[in-house]
Parts: sequence; structure tokens; C-alpha cells
Amino acid sequence: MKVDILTLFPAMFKGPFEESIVGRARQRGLLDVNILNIREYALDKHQQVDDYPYGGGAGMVMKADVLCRAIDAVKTPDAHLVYLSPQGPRLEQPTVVRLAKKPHLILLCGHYEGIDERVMNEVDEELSIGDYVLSGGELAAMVAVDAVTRLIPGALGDERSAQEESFAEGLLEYPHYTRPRTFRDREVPEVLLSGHHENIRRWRKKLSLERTLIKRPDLLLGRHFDQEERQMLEEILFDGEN
Ligand code: 9WO
Repeated sequence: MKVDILTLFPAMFKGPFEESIVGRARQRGLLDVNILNIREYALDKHQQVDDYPYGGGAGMVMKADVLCRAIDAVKTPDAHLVYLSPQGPRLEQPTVVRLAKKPHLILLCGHYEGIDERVMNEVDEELSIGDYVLSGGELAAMVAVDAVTRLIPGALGDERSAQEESFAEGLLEYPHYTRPRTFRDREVPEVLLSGHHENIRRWRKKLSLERTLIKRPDLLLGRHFDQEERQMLEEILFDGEN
């Protein structure tokens, strides 16, 4: 997958894309990230990228001509252009899955009071990472790249695939344990030491369901439960013993 990021603050991206899963995906050639400085598409001698808003008011607006020149420089026929803004629908895992299938993403990061509205003609999709205002779209673009990259086949290496993880099926993670067996008088649950893989699978699934019910009941609304899940929910709700 190719990702072009258009930003006035390219230095913000030094670092985050070198580390962990995203850094490794780039090293493996699974992800090609390009950071482009929007200022390089300002042609006047002062390289002006923003200007006062028509109608007056505080702050500056990013200029349409500069932004569209930057967009045209990276646009391909199969490119999907995303503008990160608090005004878009929330980026959630189904959207991450959809974006991960695109061969070419262009992420446009606004700053200041935002972009000239006429640039929205070029935008395929506006996305928000949450209901808060940042100083610009850069951190949101990093979140989107991170979430998408771990779904690229091979990006998680020989770790478990992103598909089999809990959020893929809309549930929270079950509890995890590693050595030592006893830590501050707390034991690892016996089933995990048993080697009985079917029992382990059911224990994890039941705890995923229970945790989701307690911590994020909203995730269960409108969800289809299979026979095993119904049985487990009944035990959670009416037995009270695990
Ligand atoms: C700043 C501002 C200052 C004075 C009066 C009105 C104002 N509006 C804004 C504003 O919304 N600035 C945005 C900064 C313009 C678009 C890029 N910026 C941004 C993106 N902030 N937060 C995001 C963002 C993106 C995705 N998900 C959450 C937040």
C-alpha cells in the first residue's frame, strides 16, 4: 500500500513511522509512506500557504491553489483522498478494514482554522478520530496509518493475524498472562496451564463476552450471538460463577 501524507509540519512524522509495526512494514516493503510538505507547492516568493478568511474573523485559512497543487502532485487514478477533521464520521474498525484494501491513500492534514472549502471537491472522504479538536490533522493521520498498517497481510509477522483478534469480531480482549505463574500471590488461571486448547478457547471467549458486557455494553447492541455465545451470556448473567 502507498500512503501520501500532505502536511505543513512534516517533522511531526519523524519517528512514529520508524518504530514498531509500521516501521517494520515499511522495512519489509509492505507500506510505502511519503511525507510531503505542502509549503513546497506554494509558488510565490514568500511561499505563502495560508491567508485571511473572507468575511473576517480570527485565524488563517489554508489556500485552495496551494493545496490542490500538492494534491495533483500525488494523485493517481486509484488514489483515495481522506481529509482528517473533527467534522467527519468517526474512524472505526470497519472503516479501517475498508481503507486497508485501498492501494493508494492520500491523507490531507489541515492546520490553523482549516482549509478553503473548495478543496473539499477533491476529497473522497472526511474522517474524525474522535470528538476533540487538535491543532491539526497530523496526529489523526498517524492514528489512521497505524490502524490500517496492522491489517496489511504480513505486517504482523508471525504474530497472530489481525483477523483472529477480538476487535475483529467486535469484542474486547480476554485477559492475558505470562510468566511467572505466581505474581504477588496472584496465580495464573489454571485452565491456561492445562494444555486443553478447546477449554482455553471457551474460557477466553466467555471472558471476552463478560468484559465487553461490563466495560462496553454498547458494542453488543445489534450483534448476532451464536448458540455458544448465548449459552455463555446466560451463564454470565444468571450463574454469576465462572
Ligand atoms: C480551529 C479554530 C480556531 C478558531 C476558531 C475556529 C477554529 N476551528 C478550528 C479547527 O477546527 N481547526 C482544525 C484543525 C481544522 C482542520 C485541521 N485541524 C484539526 C483536525 N483539528 N482536529 C482535527 C481532528 C482530525 C481528526 N479527528 C479529530 C480531530
